[in-house]
Amino acid sequence: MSYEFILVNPQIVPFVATIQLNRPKELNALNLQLMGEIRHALETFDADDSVRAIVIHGNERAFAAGADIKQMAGRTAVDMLQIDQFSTWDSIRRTKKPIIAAVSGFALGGGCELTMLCDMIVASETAQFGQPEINIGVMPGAGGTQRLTRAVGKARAMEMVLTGNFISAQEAKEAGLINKVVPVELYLDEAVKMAQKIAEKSPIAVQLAKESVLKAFDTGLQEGLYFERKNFYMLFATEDQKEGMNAFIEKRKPEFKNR
Ligand code: DAK
Repeated sequence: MSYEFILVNPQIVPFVATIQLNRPKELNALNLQLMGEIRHALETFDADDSVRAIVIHGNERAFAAGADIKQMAGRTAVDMLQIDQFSTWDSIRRTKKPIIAAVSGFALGGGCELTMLCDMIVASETAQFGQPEINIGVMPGAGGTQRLTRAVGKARAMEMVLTGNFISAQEAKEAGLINKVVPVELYLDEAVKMAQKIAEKSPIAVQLAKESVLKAFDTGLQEGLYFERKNFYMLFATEDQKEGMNAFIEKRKPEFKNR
């Protein structure tokens, strides 16, 4: 399938795919088609054995400045309900393979929410994160009030959501929202390097580990611990577990097969 608003590279390095948001004039504002294209690309990569980790990025000026306000402005509540954008966002959230957001410039509103749907965030020093929906008479609608609050705590989340203030990459790092801040010329390389490191592991172990960490957001501690335990036991049914442990004992590099 060819895309209009994203550029995909199924193999920027072995086992790592990239998706670039590509509406630069509109600061990568997330219209419905663009979101649908991200969903399609992620579903394709999720089903492709030659991809083990995915990096989503924009350009130096913007990761994404939010949902497309021009597309949303005239919509009614009933329109919003019937369009059901959540099926797309939920599908992105269900991606089994790890996703790293490489962020430079603006990550605002839905753009910030999209980074939080990813599993890790690498940012350039110029990145700014914000939930400025309050400035246009609405509020975050794709998880911003929940995921941001869990990541940065109530005080900072309230400030960002109620005042619309942005935070810098450095502040986001200190608050625990993102993993790394690097000079602008390195943000994509650094995210790809992180993806490459994950891609060297057993894909099946990565999948179950990701699923288990995400479970911590959806459930209480005890239920989460049982879930983790089940996935942990399950990995002992894989060839990759035998290979990983035997390789350690035999002092060689493991060759994982996703089996
Ligand atoms: N939508 C549409 N166009 C946008 C845009 C956006 N979010 N952000 C920027 N643009 C466009 C501008 O209109 C301008 O277009 P032209 O005028 O040149 O045609 C171009 O990008 C460059 O922007 P500026 O001229 O404004 O550039 P500046 O450097 O002066 O300012 C800025 C950059 C990022 C501070 C500013 O553009 C800005 O404040 N943008 C809006 C940020 C914002 O409010 N974002 C939140 C949008 S609401 C949902 C899922 C998600 C959402 C809702 C529901 N469901 C699943 C149901 C999310 C909602 C949102 O994100």
